[in-house]
Amino acid sequence: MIDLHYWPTPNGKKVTIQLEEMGVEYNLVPCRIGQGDQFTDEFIAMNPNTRMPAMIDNDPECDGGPLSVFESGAIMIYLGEKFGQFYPRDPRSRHAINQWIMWQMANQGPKTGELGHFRRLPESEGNQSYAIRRFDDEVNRIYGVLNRRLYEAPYLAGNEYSIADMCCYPWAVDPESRGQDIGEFPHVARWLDELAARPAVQRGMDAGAQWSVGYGEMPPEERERIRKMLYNQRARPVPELPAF
Ligand SMILES: N[C@@H](CCC(=O)N[C@@H](CS)C(=O)NCC(=O)O)C(=O)O
Repeated sequence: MIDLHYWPTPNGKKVTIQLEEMGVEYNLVPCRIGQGDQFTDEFIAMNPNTRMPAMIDNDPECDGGPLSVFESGAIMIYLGEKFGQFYPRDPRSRHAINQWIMWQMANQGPKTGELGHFRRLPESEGNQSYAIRRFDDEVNRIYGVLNRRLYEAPYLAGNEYSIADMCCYPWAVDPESRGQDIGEFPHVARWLDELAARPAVQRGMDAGAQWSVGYGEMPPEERERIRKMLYNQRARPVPELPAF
């Protein structure tokens, strides 16, 4: 069984979409990032980067007991290799997929995340206009990269729907909420509509919806508590004794 330590955000939903598409049984373990579950010793043992998702495969195809993987892109590649779906073996397809996964992890996810971060900051944090403009430009550029690719080919890695599409989709949905006009990106619009109609994508996007509370619906004290815990994180000390 696959245990997925998860909270319903775009980085988690990439993996639930993939698991739903593959029809693999999995167990969702809530990682309540607003409560700090990602900072517990048990979680850090799986992911020293203190971010969800993290995955444990309790039945890996190698010796050594349960196998854990962190970073959503690495998890997707692991699952694609293990279950042999949406991740073809031929080198041309596989490297086309890998490059879009790397692109997502290094560009679309972080830049879009930072845009959201700066747009959500309260006025008391000072004027954010440069940061907002910088990341708004980057996010616009990134939608342009997707649009160009989806003009050339039906899917990101070419003619076949793959884990590359699943990886990019949750960060591309709802462009308006990211300050982008979908009219500028008709090829992205076509791809978004097609993926949105897939039942497995719908199930993956809905996974854990029962747990989430919209940031805007939280009382101001709760928002402030979460902000204090999540923003401005710095290095965490290691225990005194060496582990090896
Ligand atoms: N590159 C990582 C990013 C994961 C990430 O940023 N996760 C966020 C939620 S989307 C998180 O766990 N945040 C908790 C925190 O900031 O402390 C991945 O794709 O797995």
